[in-house]
Amino acid sequence: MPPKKDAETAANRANVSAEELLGHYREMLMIRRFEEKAGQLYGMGLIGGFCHLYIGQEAVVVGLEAAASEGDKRVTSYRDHGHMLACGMDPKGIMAELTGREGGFSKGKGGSMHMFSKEKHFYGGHGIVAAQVPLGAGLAFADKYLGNDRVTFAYFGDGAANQGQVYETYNMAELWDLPVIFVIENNQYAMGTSVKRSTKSPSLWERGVAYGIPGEEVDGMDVLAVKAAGEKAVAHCRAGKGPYILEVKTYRYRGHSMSDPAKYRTREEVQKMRDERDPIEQIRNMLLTGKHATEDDLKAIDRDIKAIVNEAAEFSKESPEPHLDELWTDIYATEVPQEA
Ligand SMILES: Cc1ncc(C[n+]2csc(CCOP(=O)(O)OP(=O)(O)O)c2C)c(N)n1
Ligand SMILES: [Mg+2]
Repeated sequence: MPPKKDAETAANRANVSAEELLGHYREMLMIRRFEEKAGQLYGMGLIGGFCHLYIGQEAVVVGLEAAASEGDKRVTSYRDHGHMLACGMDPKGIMAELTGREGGFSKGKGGSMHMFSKEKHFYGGHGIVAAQVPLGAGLAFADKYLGNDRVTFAYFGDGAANQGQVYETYNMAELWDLPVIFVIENNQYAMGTSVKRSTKSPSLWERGVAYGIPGEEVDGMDVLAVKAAGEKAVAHCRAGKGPYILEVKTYRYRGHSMSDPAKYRTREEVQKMRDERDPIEQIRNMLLTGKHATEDDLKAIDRDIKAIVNEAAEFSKESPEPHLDELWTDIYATEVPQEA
């Protein structure tokens, strides 16, 4: 994956403040440390069921959240912890949901793939591949219907991009000019199947052209490039011009889920990506070479983040398991939501 350095990205880079770089660094590191801890808790048997880590893909969601505004919505797949952290959901509630405890975002009844936050406009966490794509268009439809200028980010993978419902959604979204950004997180693999084995089309975003939807490819290991592309997509949607597609080229370092034997790629491939393209290292180098921060400053940030993550892990162990009575709650809606 060659680094993309177009004029827009270069301009964005020249103007970027130390404060902004530090913010991206912190948020990406928070996701990485949280996921490392989740991996440990899984290994200790404290997390059951499925657990899909986001390590390596941090710049995608951090860059796009930097382009979003209050009230914008997001919906994604089962690889969802990073999206929740980046939109401001409490790490304690996320970790406690992973361990199936009462203090979790779904009271311990949803687990890794099924968490929601009305307050942060996070609509899940979906285990059925591509199911969140039409849901994302539905969220955008609601905003258009209500006449506000909110935008929805509907995230899905390269594997999901081969699902038929994605294209039915593209057609309706463009026909109705829905304010939805389709974010294809192309991490090059769908479980053990590489993109090269699943499709002959060289680009996934270009499939939108058939429906009249514009889009572009973005270097997903470069948080500033992602943010710049996100701002362009958001402006398009807010101007009432309909949907936009971002194919964000990224890479996951860990297995598909915690139970992946990882026989479909070499260790060298993963190591090369870590050594040459890591999104956190790139920002770290910019901070150090630009003299925006010292090694000690960055160590202090890491310590702070580790403390927050450890606190979340402690909470997720101490919070009790849900009471048996909870088996019968949260099944049917008791009230019909009136607002967006
Ligand atoms: C409809 C459906 N088919 C198959 C599966 C099994 N499955 C779970 S994840 C996955 C791969 C999806 O890959 P991708 O969309 O690239 O997302 P990534 O895991 O890389 O984030 C598959 C086939 C499923 N959950 N739902
Ligand atoms: Mg994938």
